[in-house]
Amino acid sequence: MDRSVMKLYLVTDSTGLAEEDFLRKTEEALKGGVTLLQLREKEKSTREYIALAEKVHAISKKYNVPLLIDDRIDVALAVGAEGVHLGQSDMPIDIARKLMGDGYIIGATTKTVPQALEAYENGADYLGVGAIYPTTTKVKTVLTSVETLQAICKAVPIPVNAIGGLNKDNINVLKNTDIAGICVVSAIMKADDTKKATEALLHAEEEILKI
Ligand code: TZP
Ligand code: MG
Repeated sequence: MDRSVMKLYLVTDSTGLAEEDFLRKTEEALKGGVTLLQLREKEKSTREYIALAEKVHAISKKYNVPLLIDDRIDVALAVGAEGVHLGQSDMPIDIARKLMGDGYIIGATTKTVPQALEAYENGADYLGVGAIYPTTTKVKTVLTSVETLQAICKAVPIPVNAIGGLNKDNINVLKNTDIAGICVVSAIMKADDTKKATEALLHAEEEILKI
């Protein structure tokens, strides 16, 4: 897949937000320059997940930004989203690829070189690697070193994004790595001015990471 799509990857978190505010925030982030969007919902019923995904997809399409659904191939297929993101406990990548075909983006969370090689060999289009820093977002994760992140970048030919506790003031640690971009939740979702925060992140990436 095109590496430039990975530049600024927003994973949403609707916790504590009214739907209207969540959708507005998501659109502000798209206006600010997010290049890839993942809808991540952990508490919703399937029906609620589909209903929200349809609304988010209607917005993301306006900005030509691919929408991926966290964990749920059925939801992605149901709403015609551009793909899914799968963790180590979710559906195996090769099975997801068989079910979805080649026309969808499939991303995988990996924390080690062997996991990264396995995901790549099984058909993943990109990898998310982290957490680089401790995160305040509700997620079961452990820290991944920048050294491991770079070893993963070297081990696979597909784009690799860093994730976990990243913000415009701490991404300098990623400077000499071969990542295609960063993936954030809080740095955008918890910002008061969503669009400005997104623009600032993009600017920091261009300055510090030269991507
Ligand atoms: N996977 C590893 S860390 C993380 C996920 C989904 C959450 C990242 O959120 P934040 O708020 O950018 O630290
Ligand atoms: Mg998952």
